[in-house]
Amino acid sequence: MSENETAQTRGDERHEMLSLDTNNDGKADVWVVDTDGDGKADLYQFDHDGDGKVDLSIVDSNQDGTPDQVVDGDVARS
Ligand SMILES: [Ca+2]
Ligand SMILES: [Ca+2]
Ligand SMILES: [Ca+2]
Repeated sequence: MSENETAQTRGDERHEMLSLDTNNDGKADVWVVDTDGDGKADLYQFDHDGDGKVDLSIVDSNQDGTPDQVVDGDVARS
């Protein structure tokens, strides 16, 4: 696992499979996303400070349930 500025997601789509409001402020702060439309999650995103913007992204590029890349902020779209 390495920490980079950008991460390569499997696709450039955004199918939100799940979004959670873990601190009950009415705004989602955890997202589970499928970026290539195969129905399996490959991107996990977290908003730590509750401003609605992603602070940490975890890419599971082979969809085995373990993180492959961790990046600060939202993933850069290629
Ligand atoms: Ca929240
Ligand atoms: Ca997928
Ligand atoms: Ca944030």
